[in-house]
Amino acid sequence: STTLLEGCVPWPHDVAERYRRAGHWRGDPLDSIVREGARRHGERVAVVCGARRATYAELDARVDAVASAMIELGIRPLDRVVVQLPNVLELIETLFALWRLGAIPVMALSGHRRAEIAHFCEHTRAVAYVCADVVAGFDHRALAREVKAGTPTLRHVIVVGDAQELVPFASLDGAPRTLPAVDARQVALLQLSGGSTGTPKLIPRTHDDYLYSVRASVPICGLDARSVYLVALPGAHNFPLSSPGVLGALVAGARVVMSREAHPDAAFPLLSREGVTITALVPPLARAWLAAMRARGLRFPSLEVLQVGGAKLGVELARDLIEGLGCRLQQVFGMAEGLVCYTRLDDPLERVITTQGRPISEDDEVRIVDDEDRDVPEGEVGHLLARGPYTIRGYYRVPEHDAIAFTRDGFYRTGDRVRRMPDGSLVVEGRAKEQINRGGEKIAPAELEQHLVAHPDVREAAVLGMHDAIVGERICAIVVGDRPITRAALMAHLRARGVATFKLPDRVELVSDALPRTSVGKIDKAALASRLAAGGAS
Ligand code: J2J
Repeated sequence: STTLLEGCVPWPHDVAERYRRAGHWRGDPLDSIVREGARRHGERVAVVCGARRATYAELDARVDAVASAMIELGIRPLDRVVVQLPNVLELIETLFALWRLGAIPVMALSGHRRAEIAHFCEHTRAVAYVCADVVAGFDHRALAREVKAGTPTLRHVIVVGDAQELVPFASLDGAPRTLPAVDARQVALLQLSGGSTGTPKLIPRTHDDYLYSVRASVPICGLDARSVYLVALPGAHNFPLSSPGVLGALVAGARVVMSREAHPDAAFPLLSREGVTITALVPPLARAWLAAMRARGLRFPSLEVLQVGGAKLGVELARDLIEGLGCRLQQVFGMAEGLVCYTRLDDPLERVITTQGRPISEDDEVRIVDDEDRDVPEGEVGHLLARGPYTIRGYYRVPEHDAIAFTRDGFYRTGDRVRRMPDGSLVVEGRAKEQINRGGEKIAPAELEQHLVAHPDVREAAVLGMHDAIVGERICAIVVGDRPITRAALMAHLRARGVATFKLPDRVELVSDALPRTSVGKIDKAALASRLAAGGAS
């Protein structure tokens, strides 16, 4: 048997055996996707990135070359490597190269800044950081130098583009060498949790479990070798990577088209030029696409399926999308911890519009419970618990948090409040976890509050989500100062601390009175929320 990466919780032995016997876990490492693709249809185009086109055979050869060069650098099996790249071919090359040599990518997002990147590097004791030179005006090399200076384990910074004194990604062109055998039972990647606590949690996904979720998603999403999948959302995110995403498209022998931005101006030309058949969006982007299509009088006849997920899709918008896009809609309710639900392509229209779908697998176990973990009567709203062949049993290196986030018998507490329809479809009704979902981007209030109270003039701070018609929720910070303080100073403070761009508050309320407290002394966020809704915090 395999010893999992230190700090990761394995499935119980008998459960793992059951998943193997059922054929879910087949023992193939993730890089076999590209190896197989090259063997079966090497001359087909696998990835389109700007003017570049890589066939499956070319991609496979590049993955070998990059993996070999990484080994020459000293990157070893099970080493952690923080990867922060925009949607470019090099993202795909990097991930597959790391998988091929048995190393473990940590999936950072473009908006992450020093606070998060330093945390990922320290917490995982990463040996390398792979980034691009400058993205949206931000110089990742400067960030890399700072993080490297503070993280003794971090030996290599690999840069796509102008690397200055760092290692150019383009130089990773090693002579073929014998690669280590990779055990598919081992951890393959560390995904990010949306989080609800002070520090972001990392999610260990194994080759076996991740590949199962991808393979099983392919037919559910109608992918085949004719499909063209557009990556518009950030490609490292679990949804566009694995549901079925980039990996699913490559499993199907389809073509992956990378779009640097999800905005219509970047994505629309690719939709027509490449004949895109399927893509994935979050609800606010789907709304923006629909509006832009209408305004510009555009249609995309090649588009067959639009997947929408990451945050609740309203019934109105769902109807509008089906009508306006002229393609099928698929709702996707998933989480990087595992469980993914899809509406099926042949579901009745009403189900597609009003539900968030049902789980991928017949071996996904879903419970809907009350505050005491007792099953609620069928059809009623409760807390969603999930367990199954691709849902983790614990986060990476935080046993004290696992005790809260999982039941004793291994169900993951999703923090979502749902209801089950008679046909098994789930409807997301809300959430119990302390998290803001800003159009699919997840923000943990506690994390932002810690950054705010670190300012010497801040006495206390509360962060909450404010309802918003477009993005669902906006981030609002309510701050009590010890001395007069300005919004600009607070925003500058957050930037200076290196907080991710997508976590910066949309609104800052400065108040002079102490924040309301509950009877147990916690900040009363419900009271604050109603004050905000009534027009002000004080
Ligand atoms: C309501 N809430 C949703 C939906 C996610 C596929 C799709 C999405 C994610 C994802 C993913 C929702 N309606 N359709 O990983 O593989 C909220 C829930 C959930 C949390 C997970 C995938 N789809 N959510 O969004 O890890 O609250 O994964 O628990 O980023 O997003 O967030 P994340």
